[in-house]
Amino acid sequence: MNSTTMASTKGDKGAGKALPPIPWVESDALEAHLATSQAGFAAKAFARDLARNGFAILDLGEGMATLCDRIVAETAHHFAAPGVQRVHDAWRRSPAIREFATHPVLVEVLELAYGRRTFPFQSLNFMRGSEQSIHCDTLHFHADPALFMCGVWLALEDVTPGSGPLRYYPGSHRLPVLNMQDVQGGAAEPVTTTSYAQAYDPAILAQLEAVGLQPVQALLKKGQVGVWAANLAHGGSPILDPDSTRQSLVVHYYFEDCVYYTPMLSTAAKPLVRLPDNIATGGWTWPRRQGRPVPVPLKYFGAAIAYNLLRLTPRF
Ligand SMILES: O=C(O)CCC(=O)C(=O)O
Repeated sequence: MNSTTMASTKGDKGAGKALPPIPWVESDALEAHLATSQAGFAAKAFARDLARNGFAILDLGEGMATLCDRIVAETAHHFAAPGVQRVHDAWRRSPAIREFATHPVLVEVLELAYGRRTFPFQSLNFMRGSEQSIHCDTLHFHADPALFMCGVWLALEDVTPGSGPLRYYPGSHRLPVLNMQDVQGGAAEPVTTTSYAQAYDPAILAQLEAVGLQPVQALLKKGQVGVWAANLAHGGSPILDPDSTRQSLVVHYYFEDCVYYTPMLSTAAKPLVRLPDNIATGGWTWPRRQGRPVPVPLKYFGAAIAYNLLRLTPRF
């Protein structure tokens, strides 16, 4: 999609209009919603791609190559230490990441596709392919109402086939959401690194195999953006060229008036409610249910505030 072909979607949600209980892209009412929207053809095509495949590509137009170069320059120092492959929340010290994460066209198409106001809450920078095992974000960051979350992946350089491209399973976002209780045979223990690898990894691959879905690689060009739905199965391909880099940025988004939680560390009886950062404001977005604030346990409230105020950027 090209930013120049897009009409503004501002006002589509309308003050006082009821918020959709499920994201438009996850709902049978998407076409009816798009029919009432003044958004441009390209924005609507983006929403339809996201609904159909759980992944959609966005072209934010001129200026993206320069923005990518600025992001790379502002984050290069994080990768100077040996072995650092991934940096969390570099947005705290990178105006260029904040500029991307709040790009008005990106925000507008996400709000068209989901029907609620959105905010970016976390960033990850990669120097090389992540080789991350196949997973859905619904295990890591979910919301109530369900599926009001998405991931945004920006290619900071052209992705080459040997560099361990992002891979995903088109259509997998419609499969049932798997949580740790499902894959641990109903046991209510929170996850450990071992149980994740032994239980979740094979369970999700079995789920995909059972319905015959096949992965595709996202060979994006520098400046192109891929958006995935919360329950899309995705991960990193193996790195075939050991000398390659695959500089990329992931930004995760939530939507307004939801309860935000971490399913992997939750049990059905005890959800781990999050207080997510809001990259747009530099503060937090309080979890809400139908407009009413929901309590955040004191220890997570304290941890979220300390993490934000210390402007931490953990590196692995
Ligand atoms: O960029 C990648 O290789 C994978 C990123 C990913 O899976 C994630 O951020 O959830």
